[in-house]
Amino acid sequence: MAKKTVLRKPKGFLDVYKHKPGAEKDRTHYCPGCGHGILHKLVAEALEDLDVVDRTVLMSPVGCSVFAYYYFDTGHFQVAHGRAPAVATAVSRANPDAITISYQGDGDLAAIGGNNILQAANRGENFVVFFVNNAIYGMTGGQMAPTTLEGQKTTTTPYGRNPLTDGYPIKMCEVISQLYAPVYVTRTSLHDNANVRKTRNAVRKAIQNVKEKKGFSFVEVLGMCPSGWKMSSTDAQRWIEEEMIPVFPLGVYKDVTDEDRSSIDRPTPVHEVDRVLEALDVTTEKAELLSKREVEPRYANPSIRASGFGGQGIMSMGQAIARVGMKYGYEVSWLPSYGPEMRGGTANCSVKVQENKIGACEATEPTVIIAMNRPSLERFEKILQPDGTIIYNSTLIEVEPTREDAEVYPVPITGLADDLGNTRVQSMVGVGAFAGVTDLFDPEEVIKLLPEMFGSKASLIELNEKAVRAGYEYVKENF
Ligand SMILES: Cc1ncc(C[n+]2csc(CCOP(=O)(O)OP(=O)(O)O)c2C)c(N)n1
Repeated sequence: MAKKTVLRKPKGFLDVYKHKPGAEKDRTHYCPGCGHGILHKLVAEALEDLDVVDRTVLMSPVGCSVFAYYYFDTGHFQVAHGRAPAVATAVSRANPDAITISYQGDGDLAAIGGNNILQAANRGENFVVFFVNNAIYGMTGGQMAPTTLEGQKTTTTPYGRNPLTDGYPIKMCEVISQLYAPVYVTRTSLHDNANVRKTRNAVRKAIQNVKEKKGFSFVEVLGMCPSGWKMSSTDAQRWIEEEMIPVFPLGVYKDVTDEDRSSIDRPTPVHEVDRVLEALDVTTEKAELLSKREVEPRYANPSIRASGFGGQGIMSMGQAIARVGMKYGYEVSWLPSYGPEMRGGTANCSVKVQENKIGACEATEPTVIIAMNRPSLERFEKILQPDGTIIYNSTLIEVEPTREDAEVYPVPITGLADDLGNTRVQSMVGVGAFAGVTDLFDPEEVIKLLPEMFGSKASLIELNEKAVRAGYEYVKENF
């Protein structure tokens, strides 16, 4: 019987590419003939074949590959320009079994992120870098990159790159391979089928290295950019062969994957923290652990978004909830968001208090929102999970939440603080109200934390104590 060939997308890709809610596509945003699409496919195939799709975390950089997270069926971080190696370091250290991939363009990797990549390579972090060298900044319209060839015309070198004023093309494989730590450094190309096959092998080897925790692998791939180079696809392929390869020779620059480097086995982050504290002679008193309380399922493991205007103590409110959660032995996180604040706008923080390890600190779909002013309510009720909980400051918010599925607690938070003689304690009224609604912790435990949070000023502590109790009691008496 004739062998049946099934043509399908590799499992490393998502079935549909959801660029925006409602905008589902079956193709990428890349221009015809672009190298990124080919490399994406090679990576997606390798992830499937090496059976690591489910534990891969990919950094989408700033550049043409910014939307990689729409395509790969993996975990993702959208990182700041050039910072993929720093984020990849954190991911691979925090989760040593992750297959961590830093995917970067030449502007991203060799210009703004030049030092980031060198330091990560020099530390021998256990991740792979796929580095697409297309000799320009593609996404922003074709400016000169560190890898631009001598004499090459770009929008910022209209007369051609002049090494006397613009420097020479930086050859990253040559630079990285001089460092001791990297285990595998290679340069391949995508300009014809034979070289695509070689790239395929390099991609697999690099991912296999990460799987075996061998350390830092660096795969530079010369990729076509017909739009940026203002050429047809076939001319772009030819340009790589005739112009780029003589400057960026292909081949393996370093391969010490067979060397026994077990002596540089990386300690796990937990051990590192303990070692550092020991070296600094820091005594850490373990948090006093309280037995966890019976909590209604809807309030267990809350993901909270607290929000209001600057000055309402939103950050302290979130911190108090996280700190008290820690006393009960929960995993907790607190993530402030200092956006470009505007008068009357929102300042907010995300807090999670959970039984299990917390993967992402941002409460993108909170189960509880605490809204201290109207813009906060209007903004965050939109992202509240179905059947979530809204605690809102009815002193300042004269409208009602529009979410009909939510459980709603209007609490005159600012008013209760004013009754105590100081509007500024409204944040602790909010904490008390949260404790009253969820019963996640005893409000008296927050009160014990106040000296730690506000220093030893007795009058301030006393006022905040009253505030916590006022919020708590209001909820217990009225709902
Ligand atoms: C901090 C910062 N600086 C500059 C930019 C503008 N910017 C976006 S993409 C890009 C260049 C990307 O080029 P490259 O890394 O070569 O990737 P390509 O688009 O060619 O794949 C620049 C400078 C930005 N987004 N952020």
